[in-house]
Amino acid sequence: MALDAETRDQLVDTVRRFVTERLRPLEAQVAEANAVPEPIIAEMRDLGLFGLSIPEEFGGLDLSMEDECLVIFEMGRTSPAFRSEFGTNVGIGSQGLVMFGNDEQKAKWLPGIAAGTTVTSFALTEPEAGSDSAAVQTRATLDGDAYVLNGSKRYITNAAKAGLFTVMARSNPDVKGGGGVSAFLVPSDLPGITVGPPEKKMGQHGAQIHDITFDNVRVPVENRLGEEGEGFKVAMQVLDKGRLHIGALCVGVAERLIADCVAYAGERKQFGQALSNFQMVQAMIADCKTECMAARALVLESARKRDAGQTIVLEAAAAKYYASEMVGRVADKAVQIFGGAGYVADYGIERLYRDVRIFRIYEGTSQVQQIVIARETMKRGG
Ligand code: COS
Repeated sequence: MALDAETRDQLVDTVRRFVTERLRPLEAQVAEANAVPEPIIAEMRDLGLFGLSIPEEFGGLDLSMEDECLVIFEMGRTSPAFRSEFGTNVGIGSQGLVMFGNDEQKAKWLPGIAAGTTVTSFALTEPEAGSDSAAVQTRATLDGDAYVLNGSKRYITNAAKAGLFTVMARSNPDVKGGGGVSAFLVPSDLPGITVGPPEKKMGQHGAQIHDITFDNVRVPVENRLGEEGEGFKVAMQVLDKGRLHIGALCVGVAERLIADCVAYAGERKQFGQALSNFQMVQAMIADCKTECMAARALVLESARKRDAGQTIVLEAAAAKYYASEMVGRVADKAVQIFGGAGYVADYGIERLYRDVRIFRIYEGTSQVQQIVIARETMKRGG
């Protein structure tokens, strides 16, 4: 549901202030400790950030996609690890349930997800199923009133904090590809589930990813999400929305980097004058700004189409592809404008440079987005 303009602006303002006053001062500390402090997570719960996309009847804010993007633009103006705390609840961890859950499933889980007392994770990727996500090998074997899950999932965000996983598993081994896959709501405390240690990553320190193994985990039949064999399509539709969200995040980080570049170029003097007087520096700022504006417009236009009920498979892929590549270029130019100061840790630019690298990989690599864009364009005849 779209908020009225005044309420929406108030929400965006509140998030902007929260980012500026509470989160930005903690960026280096969070990266160093590799964790977001619990009092900050409590403030995120109080602000309703865990429930941005959850229907109001379950305690969420039920934002339209456009409004969600406006909030995420603001969240992008700090370390992306902060957004990751609630990002799975807003996006890939909850949306299968929001879109395909039945009344009982929603009533059981969504209030906790909206409040942030239940963290969710999206468990699709496996050691042998990355970009080829239809190739999942985790098995779900029907046995009486339960499916028995066996297999493992890889690089799952927030797995150690999660109370609920949405797991894609192969319920029909005779059907290769996506048609043999079903989706399941799996409480993380079921016997037979093991969450591995956090991976050591290039960036986004403070956000954690883990492997999960399922060893004869009995998941009640009523926890299946949608029909048997629908799991791959559930995952793809969840990812369509997720890709818009990540596109918005990329725009936010790019806006932050551009503001940092403008401030630094105004202060830093070389050859007797501010860097901002040099046209070669101005050219870099101009390119960053133009591309960032284009990405912002593409993300918002695509979000509005989703809100209007249109299919956004192509648009979500294009928004994520363009915005994630764009922020990579912006981060690279930011290091260049800061020079040596961009390469050392004190200014935070090298940290953001590392942080944004994953945007071109997770929720579908740039190459997967190109495949989707090309297929959809050809389907539409241009
Ligand atoms: N919405 C609804 N249905 C979709 C869909 C979407 N966005 N995308 C695909 N489908 C359907 C197709 O219509 C097709 O249905 P039918 O079998 O009824 O015709 C079925 O799903 C299979 O689709 P497709 O043939 O396109 O599957 P592919 O195996 O070729 O895979 C890609 C397509 C590569 C695009 C997909 O596997 C993908 O997105 N991979 C990346 C996964 C990813 O983002 N991982 C990140 C993990 S989460 S951080």
